[in-house]
Amino acid sequence: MIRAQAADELRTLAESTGAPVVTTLMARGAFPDSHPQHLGMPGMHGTVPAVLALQEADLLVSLGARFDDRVTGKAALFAPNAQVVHVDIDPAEISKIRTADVPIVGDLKDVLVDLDGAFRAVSATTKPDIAEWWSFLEGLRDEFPLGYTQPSDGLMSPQYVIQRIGELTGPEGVFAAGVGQHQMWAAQFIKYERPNAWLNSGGAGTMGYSVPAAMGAKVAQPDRHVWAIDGDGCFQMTNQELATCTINNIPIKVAIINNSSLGMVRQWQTLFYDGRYSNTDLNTGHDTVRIPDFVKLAEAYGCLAIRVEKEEDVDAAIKTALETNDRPVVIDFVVSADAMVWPMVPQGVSNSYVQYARDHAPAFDQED
Ligand SMILES: Cc1ncc(C[n+]2csc(CCOP(=O)(O)OP(=O)(O)O)c2C)c(N)n1
Ligand SMILES: [Mg+2]
Repeated sequence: MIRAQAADELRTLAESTGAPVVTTLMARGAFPDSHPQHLGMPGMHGTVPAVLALQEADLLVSLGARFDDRVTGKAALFAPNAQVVHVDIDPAEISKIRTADVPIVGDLKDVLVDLDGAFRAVSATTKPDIAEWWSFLEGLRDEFPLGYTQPSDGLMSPQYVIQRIGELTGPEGVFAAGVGQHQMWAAQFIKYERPNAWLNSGGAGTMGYSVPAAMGAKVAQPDRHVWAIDGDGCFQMTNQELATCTINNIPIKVAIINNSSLGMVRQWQTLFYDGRYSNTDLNTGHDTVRIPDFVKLAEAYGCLAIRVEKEEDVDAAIKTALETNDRPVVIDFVVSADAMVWPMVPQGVSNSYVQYARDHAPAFDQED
C-alpha cells in the first residue's frame, strides 16, 4: 500500500464499504490511526480488536499483505470462516500461504479504484448491513484498549517514553525502529497518520536498521524531525553511523530504549522458559557497569547526549532533542527490563488465543 502510494484510494474504498481496516506492521500509516474504522495492527502483538476481527471475519480483502506467520499465527487456523480476496503486484504471493478465493494481480492504485467502482455498482441495490459486526468490534475496542501497566521495579516504563516521543513530535515526524520490544511498542504507541512516517524492518527483522534508516530519511526530508527508536542491543550494531551523521550534518534523534537486555528474547525466556535468562543481559542499563556508556559513546561521536532515568524528565529531554538541529541527539532512556509487549499470540497457536495480558485470553474467557 505504501509502495503503491495508494493510501487515498484505500481510504475511499474503506469509506464507501464501511468495513473495518487493520494495518500490518509494514503498513502502519497507510490508513490513519485516528480514523474511526481503523482497528490497529493485527498479528502476534496486534490489538485484540484487530486480531479477533480477522479471526471472525467472513470476508478478508488483503491488499499487498502476505499472510506471514507473525500475522496469521498458526496458518491452518487463521480466519477460518473467511473468503479471501488477495491483491498483490507479485503473482508468486497469491495463494502462497492462504488459498485466495478471488486472486487479483495488479497495482493497488488501479485495483482499489476498480474494487470501489464494483462495490458501488452492487451496493446501489443491495447495501450490506454490517451494524451487528461493528457492535461486536466496538465491544472489543471498549473492553481491550491498548495499554500497559507500570513496572513494579520503579524504573521507567518504555511504553510511556515511546508514547511521549510520538505525542510531542506529532504526525509529521518520521520514526524508524530497530527490532525487538521497542519496535513493537513504537508500532503500537506512536500514532501514524500518513504513509512513510514509520520505517521498520519487518520480515527479515534486521537489528541495526534504525540508525541508518533514520539517517537516510533525514537526508531525503531534512525538514522533518526524524527519530531512530532503538534498542540497547540494536544500537550496538550500527551506532558507528553516528560518525556519518555528525560529519555530514545529518541531525537525527536517537532514543535508546535501554532495558539493559535483548528484551524480546528475554520476554520469551520469561514466558516460555520459566525465567531462565540466558545471554540476554547486556549490562548497559540501570545498576550495571554500563558498558558501553551510551552517553559517553554519543559524545565521542559529536552528538548531544542526554540520559533520562525518571518519567518527570522525559518531556524536557524530548523537547531539547526537537529543538536541536545542529548535531545528532542521543537520549539514553533507562527503562525497566521487566516490561512486556502485550497483547501477544504465543507462537504456533491459533490467533483466537490472543492474550491481552499474561494469562488473559479474551476469546476464550468469553466462551467460559
Ligand atoms: C541481526 C539480528 N540478530 C538477532 C536477531 C533476533 N532478535 C530479535 S529482537 C532481539 C533483541 C533486540 O534487543 P534490543 O535491541 O535491546 O531490543 P529490545 O527487545 O530490548 O527492545 C534479537 C536478538 C535479529 N532480529 N537480528
Ligand atoms: Mg533492549
